[in-house]
Amino acid sequence: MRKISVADYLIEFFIANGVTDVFGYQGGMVCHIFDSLATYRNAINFHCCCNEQGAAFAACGYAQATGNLGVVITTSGPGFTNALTGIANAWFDSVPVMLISGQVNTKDKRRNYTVRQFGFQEIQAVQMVEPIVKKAYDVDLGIDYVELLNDAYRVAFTGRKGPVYLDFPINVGREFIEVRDEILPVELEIPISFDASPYIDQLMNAKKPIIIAGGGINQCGLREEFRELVNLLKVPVVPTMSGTDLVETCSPYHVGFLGGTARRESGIVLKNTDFVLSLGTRMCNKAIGYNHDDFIPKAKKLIRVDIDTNEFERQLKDCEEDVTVDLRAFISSALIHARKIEKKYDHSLWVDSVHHMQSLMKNVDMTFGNELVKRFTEIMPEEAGLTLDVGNNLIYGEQSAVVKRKTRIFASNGLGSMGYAIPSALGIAVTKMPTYVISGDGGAQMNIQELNTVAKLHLPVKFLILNNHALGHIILFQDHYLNCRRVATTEVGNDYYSCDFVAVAKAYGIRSSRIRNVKELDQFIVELNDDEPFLIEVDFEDCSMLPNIHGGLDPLTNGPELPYSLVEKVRSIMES
Ligand SMILES: Cc1ncc(C[n+]2csc(CCOP(=O)(O)OP(=O)(O)O)c2C)c(N)n1
Ligand SMILES: [Mg+2]
Repeated sequence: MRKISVADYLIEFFIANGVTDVFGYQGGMVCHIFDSLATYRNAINFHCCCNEQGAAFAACGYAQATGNLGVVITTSGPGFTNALTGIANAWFDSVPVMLISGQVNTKDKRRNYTVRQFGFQEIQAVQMVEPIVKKAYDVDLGIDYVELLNDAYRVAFTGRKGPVYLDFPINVGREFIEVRDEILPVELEIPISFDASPYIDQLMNAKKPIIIAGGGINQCGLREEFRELVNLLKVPVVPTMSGTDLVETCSPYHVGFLGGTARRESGIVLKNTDFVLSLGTRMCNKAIGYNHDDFIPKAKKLIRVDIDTNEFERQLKDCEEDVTVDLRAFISSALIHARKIEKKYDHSLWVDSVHHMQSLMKNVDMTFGNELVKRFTEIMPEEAGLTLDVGNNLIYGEQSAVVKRKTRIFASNGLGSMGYAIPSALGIAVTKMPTYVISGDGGAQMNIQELNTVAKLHLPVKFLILNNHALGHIILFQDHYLNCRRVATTEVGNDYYSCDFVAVAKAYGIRSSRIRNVKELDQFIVELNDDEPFLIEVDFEDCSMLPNIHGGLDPLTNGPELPYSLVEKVRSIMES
């Protein structure tokens, strides 16, 4: 045994649990923790972002890319409040992140008094964060700090993953405690085994089965296993937005993501399937539509598999059967069974119909944004992380990004927060994964300061900023509901301001160029693959997001009108 400070123990705890990088911002209330980070800098990297929101998103990106714990360290008061958006993002997208924010000395804490503040920069952090974390810890003096951290780690990773919060008074970090010579990693429970075979048999006995694949598969690190399962079952996969990278674009079972912002192909498949197995998705109304009668209208059965039983409070269909189980147990059992029954079923007619339909639809609804994303992602290497922001740029990305074998796509799916793409990329890039960013001009400006962090760390992140000089996605709402009146969305009324991203990048020391058409991307194949950061600003007239059909509506008869012959042909293929 030996005696070390709690601040030192905290860092040794991270190292023991495989955390290689932490993110944060200095402050009086956390300077002891930063001092400890410096002590251990040979074993763990720390990255000082330019704003705590950026640090929290970076921790999300790091945790999403590695499966490790994402760590954010901020000071009390404003440091804590700045980080909240990133924590909300981790909550909705089930990302294991630990936020540690400093707090005033335990003897200066407000505790049960009703005054606004006792100490300077004191804030009621625990109460504020509680609804968006799995557990918030009001850390006090004299407690068992080893058990505290072990418990926080277990909570972040057990069941449906998510963020935890530690309110960490300055004097706690200075406490000395006795710890083992070697800090052991936290042991996590192995899921109890489960028999998935009855569910797989039901799926395979259907004529037109599909799998709806959600982000849970990514969060459980089951990408490879899931692909193997799909290749054995040989049925089409319709992912949610959080699962768009699960199946390669070239796979015979690939169908684009579902929802109100999706392309039509997934909607056509949903209208015709007779059996759905959904894995690790909450299937929000944005994805499946607000009138659930319109969702999978011909399905005789919907099996929903989720670890979070609370999700089933929201019943979607009369034909639904809910299965509360850890996806790791479900998929490993499903794989064993699928290997046994591989030759027993044949859905090739159904798979061929989906293919035929996709080939007929492939050039429909392609905008400039779609073409641009397609080419950009073709240029990306086989293994790469792509972060998307929010707005039309997200939709072009989700609809048209080419998914290669090792492409990962990250977005702020549940929270939908602009400003996610740049800082989360920073958290991914520190893991050495080649990292690419697609953002709109509005979202890029929300955390533009993190370009500075990327430049200072020499991270080879490649940025594609879609500058339509507008909050393009909100224009769609104005067109639909507000008689096309532009308020605070375009530069014309002088109440929204884009900027010169090429100049901003240069100011931070990042190489940059401006292009105006898709072909020009090809001039930068070298810069898009080398080991320095690079930013491309695409200056273009705002273009639409197509087909923009509300979830659940018939994709063949809504949205921009399709040629009659095409509609008839697709119908006859899919209904046969
Ligand atoms: C933090 C935050 N503020 C506001 C919004 C609402 N919102 C959603 S999309 C959007 C416009 C995004 O504009 P831009 O980043 O330029 O992307 P574009 O739609 O033009 O591609 C806005 C304001 C949001 N999602 N997040
Ligand atoms: Mg824009």
